[in-house]
Amino acid sequence: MLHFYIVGKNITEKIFETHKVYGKIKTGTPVGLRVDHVYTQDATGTMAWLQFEAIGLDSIKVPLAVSYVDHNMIQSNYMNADDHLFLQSAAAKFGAYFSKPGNGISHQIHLERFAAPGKIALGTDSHTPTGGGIGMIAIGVGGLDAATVMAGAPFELTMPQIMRIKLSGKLHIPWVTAMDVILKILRMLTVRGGIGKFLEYGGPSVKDLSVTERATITNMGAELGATTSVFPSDERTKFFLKAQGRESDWIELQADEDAEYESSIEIDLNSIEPMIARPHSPDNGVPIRELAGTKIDQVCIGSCTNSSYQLMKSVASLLKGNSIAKDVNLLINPGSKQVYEMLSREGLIADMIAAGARILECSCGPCIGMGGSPGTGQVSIRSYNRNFKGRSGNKDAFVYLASPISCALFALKGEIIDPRDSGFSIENPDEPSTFLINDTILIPPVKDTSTIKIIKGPNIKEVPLKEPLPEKIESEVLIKLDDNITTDDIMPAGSAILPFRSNIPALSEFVFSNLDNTFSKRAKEAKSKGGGIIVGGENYGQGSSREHAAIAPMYLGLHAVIAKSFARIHRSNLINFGILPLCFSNSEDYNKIKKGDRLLLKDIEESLTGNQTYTVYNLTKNYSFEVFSNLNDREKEIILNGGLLPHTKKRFHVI
Ligand code: MIC
Ligand code: SF4
Repeated sequence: MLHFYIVGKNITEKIFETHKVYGKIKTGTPVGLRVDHVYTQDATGTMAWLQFEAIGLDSIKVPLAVSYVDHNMIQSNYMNADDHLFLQSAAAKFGAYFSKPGNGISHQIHLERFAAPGKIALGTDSHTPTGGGIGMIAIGVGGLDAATVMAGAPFELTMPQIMRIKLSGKLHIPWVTAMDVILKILRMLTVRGGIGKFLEYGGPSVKDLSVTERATITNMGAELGATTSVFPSDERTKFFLKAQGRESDWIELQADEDAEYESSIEIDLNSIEPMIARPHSPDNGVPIRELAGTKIDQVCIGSCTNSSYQLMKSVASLLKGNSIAKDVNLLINPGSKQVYEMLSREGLIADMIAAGARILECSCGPCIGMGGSPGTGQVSIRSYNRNFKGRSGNKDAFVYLASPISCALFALKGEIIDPRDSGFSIENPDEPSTFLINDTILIPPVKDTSTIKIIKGPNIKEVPLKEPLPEKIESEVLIKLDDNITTDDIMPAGSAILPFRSNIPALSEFVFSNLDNTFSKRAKEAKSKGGGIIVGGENYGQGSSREHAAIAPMYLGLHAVIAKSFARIHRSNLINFGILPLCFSNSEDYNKIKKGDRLLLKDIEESLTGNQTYTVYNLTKNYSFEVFSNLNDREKEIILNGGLLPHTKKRFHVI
């Protein structure tokens, strides 16, 4: 007799089943998915929309696209303003919503106004998984991936492993928050712990977390290297959506009792203390008590990680009637206009100002060095998600990460203190049953787009393309790097560099400028002599989704990166721009290579279409070693076509 076992499904499998276009929902194999939402932000969006334009279609082919402006907000000359106008005109032309500057940070607004359980969203920003807090599969991608999906292509993903994170026990509120939970998970799993994984949260304590608390956790899942993180959709989700006037977007979504996972861990919330991540990595966390007494110079509260109305209200209640310490600067950037307007109408911004806070507009701000950079040697504590060296705009500063509540207490005391010993009282507000909905600067798409012209200022340059893959690469090792190199290291941001995001020739001058300011000059010299190769360690390209970290090196003549391993989004971006991501077959070979060595790779196409192993000859040291690529069929085609843009144009017959 035959027995049929029907295995229960996890949340990811349930969502993927309703979105699958091709492939199998099987770990390690490619699966093509239909996408419901695509969103862009300005710093990555200009490239994404230029690329969409280059594909040559009249309008987007996804149900919803939104173009947000939140990063490049300081308008110290014409460049950022011109970019905003380009984005607004492109959104109007191609049928996307446009969220004007001042409306807030993409992830926070998307959660408030669009995100819905059971949907799939892509965003051109690594913190897109914020939407996982509402039960949506939300994934960060490069601009060109977003453009091709907006053009109607399915999104292809190598099916990740699913890891369950069971939450049990009770948080010690008010001093321990969702930020402390994710800082603790980061300390346990490290910045590589989520690589190749979806993290699915579950367990009895999920119901104790609001949607925005869940979103803090899924937001920082990006720092674990996870492809995304997702929570179930339950009564708390329904409550949030109803309060946002969107109850009809709610569906219940839970993993089945007998769902299967590749791995699982349990976090006892009861055991979590107030946490702080030390410089220069989000996984460098310790309980705050271990650093008590450390003097501080700057505190920043807000960002897409920790900007909810409830958190900001708690911060205001701490600041009310008190003054910040005389040697501390406190900067607050609420995440969205909704939050900002609600706080203002209730007089809570006044409490913050009275205490001495500098209130910034609702945008990314200091998180990406767009203003608010700390001084030399200064200690800055931020309720943000990344503290990579130099990201604040000053590589000689020391940036720590902690919850908004801890941050507010540090600002009042002028030093790090364990919140439990602070003696302050704090309001722990209920989740609002109604949010203030005022979408005045969220511009919907229009029907008749025939008269709309796309407006491009002088700083907006065409997207450069790579020549097709050569048969042989004979190139110089331009730089040799350690493990966990971030895309902030490769392509720094900050207020001086970010305005060149739409101008690759100008931007390319800054590649690796915080690590080696001769890089760009040397790369250009090497370009005429066969181009360059980068050698990296583990997790090369972690962090931001900025495809500029691939396009600008490509523009400088880069052919390949040889590393011990790659971070997901950066690996895709390299492929999308025709750069070969190669891994050492034997990681010991990493130790033998030196900067300046000349390397030779022959018969590339044959290796690529064959078993994907390549012999590399070190011509300087006279030995050879083996590297491999692990491209799937689609990725091979992209590389052979010279990148995703020519590949997509072919697909849509628009060449
Ligand atoms: C970041 O937090 O690093 C950014 C800035 O939002 C980036 C996007 C970018 O570089 O424009 C990200 O997270 O992808
Ligand atoms: Fe903006 Fe910072 Fe969030 Fe990135 S992490 S989207 S820079 S607030």
